[in-house]
Amino acid sequence: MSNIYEKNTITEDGQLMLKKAEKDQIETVWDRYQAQLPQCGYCEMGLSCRVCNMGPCRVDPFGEGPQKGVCGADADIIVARNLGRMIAAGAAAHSDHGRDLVEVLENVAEGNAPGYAITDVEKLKQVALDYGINIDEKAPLRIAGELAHAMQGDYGTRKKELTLVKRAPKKRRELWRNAGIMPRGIDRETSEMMHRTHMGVDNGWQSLLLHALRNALSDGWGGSLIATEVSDILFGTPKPTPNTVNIGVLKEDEVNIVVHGHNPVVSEMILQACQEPDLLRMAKEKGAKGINLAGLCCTGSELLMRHGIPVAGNHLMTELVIATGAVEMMLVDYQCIMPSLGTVASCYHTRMISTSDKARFPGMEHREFHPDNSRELARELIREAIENYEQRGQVYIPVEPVQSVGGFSVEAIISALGGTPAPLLEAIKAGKIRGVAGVVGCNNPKIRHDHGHVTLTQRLIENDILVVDTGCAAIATAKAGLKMADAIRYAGPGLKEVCGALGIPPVLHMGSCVDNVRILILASALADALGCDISDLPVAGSAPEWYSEKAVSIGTYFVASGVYTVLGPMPPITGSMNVVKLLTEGLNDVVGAAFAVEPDPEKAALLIRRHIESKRRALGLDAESV
Ligand code: BF8
Ligand code: SF4
Repeated sequence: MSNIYEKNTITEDGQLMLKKAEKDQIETVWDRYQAQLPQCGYCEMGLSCRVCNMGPCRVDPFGEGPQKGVCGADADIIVARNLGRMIAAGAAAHSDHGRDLVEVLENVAEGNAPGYAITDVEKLKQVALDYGINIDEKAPLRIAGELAHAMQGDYGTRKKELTLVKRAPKKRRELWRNAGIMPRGIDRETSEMMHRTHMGVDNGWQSLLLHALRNALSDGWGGSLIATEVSDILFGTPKPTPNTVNIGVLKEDEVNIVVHGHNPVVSEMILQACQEPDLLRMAKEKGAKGINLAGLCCTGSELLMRHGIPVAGNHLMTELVIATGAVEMMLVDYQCIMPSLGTVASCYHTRMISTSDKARFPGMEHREFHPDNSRELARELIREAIENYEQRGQVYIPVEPVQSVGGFSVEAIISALGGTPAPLLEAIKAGKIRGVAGVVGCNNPKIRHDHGHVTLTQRLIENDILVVDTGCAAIATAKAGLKMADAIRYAGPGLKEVCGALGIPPVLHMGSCVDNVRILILASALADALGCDISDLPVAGSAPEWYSEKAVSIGTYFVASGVYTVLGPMPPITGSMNVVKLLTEGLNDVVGAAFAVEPDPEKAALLIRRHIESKRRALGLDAESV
């Protein structure tokens, strides 16, 4: 690595844009990370507590200073409480996103959401049946209204078990009941976590962590699953679609509009407006060849999955996309939107628009989207973006985009397999595919940008492990060319043969972060077909560059669902060896899976390969040791 740009990111567009940002005197996330070093050691270990106003407190990890907070909480309690609150925040974020979609579904049913519609009626009916709704001779809008109402019930406290846990294998559900971690209500589990972690409530580090599993399950089998299912109902269930990725998707001669955030409720309306003939005409009158919509982060993946809309980058690229000087307007909703973006945009002509009633940002204009005004507001904003094209200064778009294929919902994968998971199972049994790994999660300036995702994924596919990915990981491997039509050349011989025959890449883009539930559903389908539990399967999960609280919730519901999960960056738990041991070993006895932490993706690949081979041996499949 010869320079700072190469040290920060493996991507060519990232390196070139970092150089440009430096020239333009733009402060980036990497600069601010450096300015924070050294970060607080107590916080890194999870040993600081500011739950109440007798504190803040900290426990000395060397045993010399205080070993207890003012209230008497020791290291185990403080670490478990902090982790529990991270999971509660992550589960809340995903689940509140799901709730917003349910509200749109309800508004569609009531005729109050012009521009939105029921796109996948089949899925609407199938999910309604899961909820026990009688669909006979009912119009889709009526079913939608009843479904929205039933889903709202899952958020509350009326139920003993969430409805959609019925999609998990029977053995898994029994395990959750016996362990006392069956999720009951989506909001209930998060609310209970906040209660338990209040000073003077749950001071058993084990019971806190058990509830943390239940809280995370209320996300994975509740809020996130509802978000994905309702998005499919409203906007369509994804099918394999070609697309392009990296900063080169921006166009020098078109009006560039970028959507960033998570909820497709806004980005889908923006997409519709970008395609309207009168607005396209207006763009041409202003001298542009067209309107180019591109995505960032998870709302980008939502549009990519369903419509093949290009994605300009993942989390650490969001500031640099603005530094191209080519973006007329960026619209954001919520989650993972750096509060620095407004400042970056003030150096260019880019107009920054915040759209959600619950998310405001400095240096952004707030224009709130609601189901009843979305269509009109989207048109108005696109008109304003076109007007802004004339203000553009010099642009710098230094790379060509990379081709990729996305859109692998579970339905699309099963359909590529000929309508049943059997061919995938046969390939796994025959050892052509050793197993399946989910590579998910964020970027984090603590890890060289995209290095963790790309290196881990390369090592896994070389060794005949099929990779399914989501979120910023999915964008990273797409940019690296691992989802091009001919990407099977990077795969081992068995995986190459199977993917070649099916006409799919060896790395399947399964969507945004809420879409991690698609991986759970795929794992459940494989477990059901084999008559085993998820924890018996040769599958694993990984979050090589995670940063967010949502990622902690995801990792935890993967493990609680029986999936061995390897984290890149260490979570703030090393202040308690009891907590570390429970999460990395003890959970095997509770849920049949545990966490590992390994920042080096080469070593993480070995851990995953060993795990997959051991599961193959336990299942009596033809095994080969690593
Ligand atoms: O939900 S992967 S950085 S953008 S948290 Fe955020 Fe992480 Fe990206 Fe999407 Ni997920
Ligand atoms: Fe300190 Fe206890 Fe209050 Fe935490 S809850 S800040 S450890 S007194």
